[in-house]
Amino acid sequence: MSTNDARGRSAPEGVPGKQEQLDPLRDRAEDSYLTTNFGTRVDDTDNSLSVGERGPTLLEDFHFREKVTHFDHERIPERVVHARGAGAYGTFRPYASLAEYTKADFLQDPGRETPVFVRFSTVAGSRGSADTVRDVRGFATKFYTREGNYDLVGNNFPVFFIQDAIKFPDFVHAVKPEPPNEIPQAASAHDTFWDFVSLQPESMHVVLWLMSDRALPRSYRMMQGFGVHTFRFVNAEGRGTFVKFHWRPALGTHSLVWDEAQKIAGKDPDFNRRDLWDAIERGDFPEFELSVQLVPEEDEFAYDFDLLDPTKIIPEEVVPLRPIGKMVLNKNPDNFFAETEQVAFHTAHVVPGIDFTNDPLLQGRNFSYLDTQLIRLGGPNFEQLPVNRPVAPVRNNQRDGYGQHRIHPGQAAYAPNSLGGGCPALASPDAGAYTHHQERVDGVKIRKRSESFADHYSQATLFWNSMAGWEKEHIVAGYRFELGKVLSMEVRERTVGRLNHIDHELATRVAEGIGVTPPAEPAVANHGRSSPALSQANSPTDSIATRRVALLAADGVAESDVAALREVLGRGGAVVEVLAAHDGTVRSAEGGEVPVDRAMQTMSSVLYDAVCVPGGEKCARALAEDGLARFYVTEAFKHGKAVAALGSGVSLLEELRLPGVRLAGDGGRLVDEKGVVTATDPAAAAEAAEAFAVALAYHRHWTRDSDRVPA
Ligand code: HDD
Repeated sequence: MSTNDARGRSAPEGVPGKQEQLDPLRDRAEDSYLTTNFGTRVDDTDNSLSVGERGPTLLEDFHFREKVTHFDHERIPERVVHARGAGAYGTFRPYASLAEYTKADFLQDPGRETPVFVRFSTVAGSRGSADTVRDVRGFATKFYTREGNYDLVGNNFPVFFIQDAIKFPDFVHAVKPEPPNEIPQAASAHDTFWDFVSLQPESMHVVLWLMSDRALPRSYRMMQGFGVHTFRFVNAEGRGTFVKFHWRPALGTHSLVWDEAQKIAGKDPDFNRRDLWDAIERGDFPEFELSVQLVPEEDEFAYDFDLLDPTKIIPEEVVPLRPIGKMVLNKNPDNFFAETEQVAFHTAHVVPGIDFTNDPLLQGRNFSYLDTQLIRLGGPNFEQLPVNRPVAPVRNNQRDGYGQHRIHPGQAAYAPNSLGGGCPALASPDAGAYTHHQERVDGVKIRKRSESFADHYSQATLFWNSMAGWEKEHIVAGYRFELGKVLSMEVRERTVGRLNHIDHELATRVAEGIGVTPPAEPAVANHGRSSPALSQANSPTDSIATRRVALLAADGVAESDVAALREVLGRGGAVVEVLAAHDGTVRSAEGGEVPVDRAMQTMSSVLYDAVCVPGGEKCARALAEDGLARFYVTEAFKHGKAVAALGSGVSLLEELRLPGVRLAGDGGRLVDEKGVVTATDPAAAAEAAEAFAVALAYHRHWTRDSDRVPA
């Protein structure tokens, strides 16, 4: 069934929502018998058919053979990059019509919701690697539009490592584990990576991002996403506009610290995956705003960088972001393999109104993604897999191949044909056909990078200049850690030489940490420009929604404090968990019972955003005797997290001698310093809980003297 829409295009009527399309394909086992794959019921799946009870297994045991054969073939190749990921379904809705710039159907009407599937990922690690490694994160979105699938296959960094796709295999070989021993897993801290990037100055900008906190997102729900390339919008009149895509999370952009990230990799390798899953299960649906930077075609050469160069941003202060819509992720997949593993993104999945530019990285990607799915998903019919299927109708003369699920009746599988009534028919642009944007291109065949791609350092300097003091500290520490793992002194020295083109202070501080002689003077003068939007210090810090708070408890805990903390933090949407030495309950000072959510030893302070200690004398004494409880507090302090203690709980903090912070004295109402909130007066509990919530919303407190804390 189809009708003509206002522009006369044939728009499918009653295009199913993605979930409605998937529903009949969900295979539930309720009220069913165990069968073979050909539907025969099975009476025993534990014992193979044999000659006598102790005799050999018979070849005729078709159930055994089928079961084991299927198992033998369960694995498919993992993605060559971005192997580790987590996905979710959701919806996208534009704020207003963007018809002025693009005819893309899903960007025309604020009343129209488009289903999406998003897969977040790390890049370098294998499928089973840890989530919190230092790495770029993938942020790939499949919009199931009425005009076909549109894939925005981006990252959480706005720039890339190389300018031309032909270098991609080299880059990936360099960052992946080294060939002789497949070490290290999911880490760029090794010789081949630094050898490559130090010989490849175009990577200097993105490597600065990689050494920054951006490479350690607190959550997939708290990181930005970027389309990276300059794409092109095309409107109904055929006018093109350059466009860069930005996703911004409603919860702000927040990161872990490196020590914490490394520990989480052991305590909970699924940290980011679990966080996404749990948030959706709780109904805390992650939200991202989509913004664009629009550049008229006549301004193509208006900047001191090339719009086609994927190692460059357009600073937000130069072209402001224009918010165009919101995405909400509201459904977890039912089956990881079927959906998250088999989802196939492709930069060339575009819809009318969205087109490419001549960015050589994008052009190469448009080849690679289809190619990789053919090997990964075993043939040309991967678009028929449920998660990949468009909601728009699919009709063409492509036939057969492994895993063909469609039954194509009729004689004619070619065009032109008369025997099939000329169908499927070709569409005109007015009927919704994709037409490539017309652009005049002249040139000689040549293997040469454009001179306009040659400046590899100015924007790296821009990024460095834009960082807050603590962000610079973290970057220097990142370089020192990574280069400190590099065995080749020559590679270390060469990298410092490159850094000296970005900023002399950066090069000097890194050199001092890795046994390299600091450069005597800057290679170039720092241009002094900055872009405040690049700093995470400027990310919103006004929400505690979905932040995880550990509330330490033991017998004798002040129930009134637990209630005050729960009330205030819960009101702000935080997730509060009571942790004790054991599961079950603890007795409160008031004589009641407080349920324990988690035993302390099964968790860790690195899995929470804040730690608090309620009052109760007996409770405080017990916690002070418990090394694990003490470690929860000191480690949270070291990682810059909000810490609070109420009533007798303050004595625990006193004993821990957290450096450089004042605590509330006897009867003191409230002291709130560097994110450490204490109040000994029971009447101040609610007020202290409020102050703790503010400290938590602030995310991290960097003015602390945490270097002296041994955790
Ligand atoms: Fe890529 C996967 C993002 C450059 C080749 N890439 C992949 C994924 C993301 C990106 C998010 C995972 C998709 C998923 O979740 O299934 N890639 C990027 C970005 C790039 C980029 C933002 C630069 C702007 N990629 C890039 C180049 C090439 C590839 C230059 C090849 C020439 N990428 C691939 C691939 C992958 C892939 C080999 C592996 C698995 C897949 O495609 O489906 O084709």
